[in-house]
Amino acid sequence: MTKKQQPMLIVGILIVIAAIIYFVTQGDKGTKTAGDSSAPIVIPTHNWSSQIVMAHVIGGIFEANGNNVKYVPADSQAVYESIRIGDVHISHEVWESAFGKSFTTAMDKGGVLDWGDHEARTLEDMGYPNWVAELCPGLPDWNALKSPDCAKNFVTPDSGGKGRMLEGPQSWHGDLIPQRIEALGLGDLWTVKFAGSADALWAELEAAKKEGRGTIIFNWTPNFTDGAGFTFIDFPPYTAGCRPVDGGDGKCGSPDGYLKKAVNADFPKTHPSAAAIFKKMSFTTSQIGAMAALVDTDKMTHEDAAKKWLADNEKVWKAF
Ligand code: TMO
Repeated sequence: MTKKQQPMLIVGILIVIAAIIYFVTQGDKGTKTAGDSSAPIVIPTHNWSSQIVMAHVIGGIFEANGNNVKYVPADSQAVYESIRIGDVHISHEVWESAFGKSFTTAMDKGGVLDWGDHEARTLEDMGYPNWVAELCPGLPDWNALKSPDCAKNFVTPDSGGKGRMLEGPQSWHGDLIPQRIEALGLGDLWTVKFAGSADALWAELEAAKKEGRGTIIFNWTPNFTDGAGFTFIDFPPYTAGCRPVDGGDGKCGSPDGYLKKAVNADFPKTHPSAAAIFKKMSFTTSQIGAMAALVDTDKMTHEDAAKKWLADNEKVWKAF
C-alpha cells in the first residue's frame, strides 16, 4: 500500500463503522417503539425551571425509548387548548391552583385526557423567607397582615406607601392575588405588583436578604426553595368555588393541589409506547425540587440539568 492509499483505507473503515452503528441503533429504535409514529412528540416549555427541566427529562426518556421529540415554548394557560386540538401532545405539570380551570375547561370540550397525578402534592401561594417572620408578629396566620406596623416593613419605592407583595407573572393566574387582598380587606395596607419572570422573584429574595428588608413573594412547592426556609402564609382555607373566577367571594387561599399529567386524546393511538411510559411516570416533591435546584441554585442550563438528572436517576426513570 502506498502512502497515498493509507488515508483512503482509514476513511473507508470509518464509513463502514458508521454504517454499522447507524443500522444497529435504527434497528434498536424499531423494536423499542413498537407501534409509535416517528412524528416528533411535541412537549411544551413554560416559564419556570422545574417545568422546563422536566420537559427535557421526559424528552430524554422518550428518546431513550426510540421516539423523536420536539420542544415548543407555550403559554401555560393556552397550552390546554393546544393539546386539545393536537398542536401539542402532552402537559407534564398541570398545577391545580394556576391551571386547573384551563385544563378542566379543555378536557370538558373533548380532546384532552387526564393522564394521572404525580406523587408530589402542590401549593402555590404568597409567602416569605423565614427570617422575615419577626417583622410581622403572628405570621404565618394571614390576620397578621392586618397590622399597619407589619405592612410598613414591606413598603418599597413603587408601592405608594403600602406594603408590597410581589406576585409572579400575570400569565399564571391573572388577578387572583390582588382580588384576594381586596376581598380580605387588606387593600388599604397592601398592594400587589407582578414580577416579569420567575427569575425576578428569586432576585427579589436575594436582594431582600442582602438589604435585610422584608419581602412577601409568590412561590410554590415543589421548588428549589423547599429546603431553604420559606413559609407560605395561611390564608382562609380553599373551598371549591371560593374564587371570583368560579363565582366565589375570593376570601380564600390556594388549594392543597394536584400535579397532573395530560395528553391529547389521540396520543395513546399515535404513540402507544410513549403514552404508556408517560402514564406510569410520577415524580416526588424532592425529585421535582432537585430539577429546579440544578438551574436556580446550581445555575445549570435546563438541558444540562435534565441530562444530569437523567444520569443521576437512571433507576427512577428506567422503571417507567
Ligand atoms: C405554576 N407555578 C408553578 C408557577 O405556580
